[in-house]
Amino acid sequence: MFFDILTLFPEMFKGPFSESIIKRARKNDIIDIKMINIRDFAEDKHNTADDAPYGGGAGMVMKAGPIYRAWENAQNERSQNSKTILMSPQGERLNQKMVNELSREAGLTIICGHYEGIDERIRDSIVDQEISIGDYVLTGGELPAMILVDSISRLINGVLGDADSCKKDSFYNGLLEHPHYTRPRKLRGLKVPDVLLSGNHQKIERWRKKESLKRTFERRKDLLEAKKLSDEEKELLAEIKSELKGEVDE
Ligand code: 9D3
Repeated sequence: MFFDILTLFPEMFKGPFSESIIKRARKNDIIDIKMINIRDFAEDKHNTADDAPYGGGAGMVMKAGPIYRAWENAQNERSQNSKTILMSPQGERLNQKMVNELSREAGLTIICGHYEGIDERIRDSIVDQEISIGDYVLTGGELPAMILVDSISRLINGVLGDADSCKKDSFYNGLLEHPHYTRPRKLRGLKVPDVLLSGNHQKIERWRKKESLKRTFERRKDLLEAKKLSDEEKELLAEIKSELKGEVDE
């Protein structure tokens, strides 16, 4: 899969895209990420990419011309079509379902706004989808674009190593994760739950599923309500509820 990222600040992407899993996936040519500097497509001698808003007011607006030319150039350099995404506070809020759907595209062209906004005609002419990462105000679309690329990339075949790849289609899908422990067995008076050292894999699986359900029940009732529970899960949840009421003593 390829990602063409149109931005005024391509340097911002260097760190996150040059480490760990994304670094390896790029090196292995599983994903192809290109940062394109919108300023390179300005046409005046000062390489102006923004301007004051028509109608007046504070702040600057990103000019349509440089973005449009950068986009056209990016499209021409790829043999496959891509979907054009604008990172924007007014977009649809990103969630895992959108990430899953976008991971089936051949490529994405991602436009990052900075400053107050971009000339509306970019939306009208080339943007297919507008995405926000949540209801808080950032300084630009660059960090959201990194989050989008990261979340999609880990779903592409070959990006996660064998050890990580089971985390894609987790057994605990739709639930929060159970607690994890590693050595030592005792730390500052805190012990690892005995069941994890028992060697009884059936019991361990049941314990993990129960902890996963408990955590989701306590922290994210919304996730639990959205999930269709199996008979085993219903049984575990009933246990959890009665334990939390203090009706069962361990
Ligand atoms: C006062 C109006 N502001 C909208 C809330 C203007 C404005 C602020 C910050 C316009 C753009 C930005 C920069 N943010 C993004 O480009 C952005 C963003 C975000 O701020 N939060 C969550 N998701 C995203 S995606 C792009």
